[in-house]
Amino acid sequence: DRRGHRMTWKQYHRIEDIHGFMDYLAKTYPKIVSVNSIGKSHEGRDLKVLRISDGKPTNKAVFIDGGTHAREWISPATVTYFINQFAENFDVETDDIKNIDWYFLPVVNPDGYEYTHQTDRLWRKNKKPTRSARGCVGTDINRNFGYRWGGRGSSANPCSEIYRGSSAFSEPESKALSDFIKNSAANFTAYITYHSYGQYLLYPWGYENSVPADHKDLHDLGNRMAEAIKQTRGTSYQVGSSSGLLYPAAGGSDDWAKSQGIKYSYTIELSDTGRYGFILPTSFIEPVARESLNGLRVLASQLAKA
Ligand code: ING
Ligand code: ZN
Repeated sequence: DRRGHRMTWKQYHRIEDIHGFMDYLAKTYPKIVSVNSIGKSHEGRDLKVLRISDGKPTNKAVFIDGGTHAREWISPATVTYFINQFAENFDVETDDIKNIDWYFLPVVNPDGYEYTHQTDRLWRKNKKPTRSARGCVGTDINRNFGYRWGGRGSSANPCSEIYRGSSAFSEPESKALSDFIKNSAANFTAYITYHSYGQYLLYPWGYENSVPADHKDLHDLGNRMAEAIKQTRGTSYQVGSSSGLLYPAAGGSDDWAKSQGIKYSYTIELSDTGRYGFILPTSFIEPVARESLNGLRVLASQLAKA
């Protein structure tokens, strides 16, 4: 390709295109972009994190991931859209954006993601075999994180879609993500994990129907992000705690991030509200990503204040 990569936001892409795009940006913008593998999936695929930063020591840090659940294709598409916007336009970006060290992991679950392209479009979990006698495969990565692991809304049955795994961080993907955040020198102030679908801005706790002490801050910022999304083209998001608005679910990555002291921890359920669900047509990619970027800009402006 003349541009040096194959990514577009007119189609959903395979992991090879996503990784090729990330490597292209690191090569093209070495002063601000770097790519590192933080580990490997069960089947040996890289878990690639792209960092965008001008290196100012006063910067705060934000971690954004997508593709935890294999079938939620709009999520990696949206996260790569953010990467493209910030990397290609860094010099003309706002100070709010430039004063943050951005870390992006667009596909937390590359094995599952590839499986949804090749075999089963509605696969959710990772692809690591379990010790199930029935031969069931896969753990729900978003039930495998180690804060209040094993609680409500997760299953001990390996054949369940919400199987929590044999222990907290039993899965290479959740282990690598959490080790990276824990061991990083970066000052993470926000964590956002993109899922689909439903149009919700969710904050902890997921493990039970209670909220953190600073829930007003989380709710207020969530409302302002939702307002920015709505002003883009009218899309409505509901804001609330995941257990309160959806259902209790222990072992989620947002609960774990919050437990690590990352103040602004959100799960964002992208479009739509169920007409197409996980099988969102490609014509939605650009509008969904664009309005989501406007929501993210509100988060960046909040971090500039505090
Ligand atoms: N929804 C999330 C899930 O993992 C969720 C909802 C959010 C649960 C935050 C726990 C914590 O079930 C989807 N669509 O995956
Ligand atoms: Zn999900």
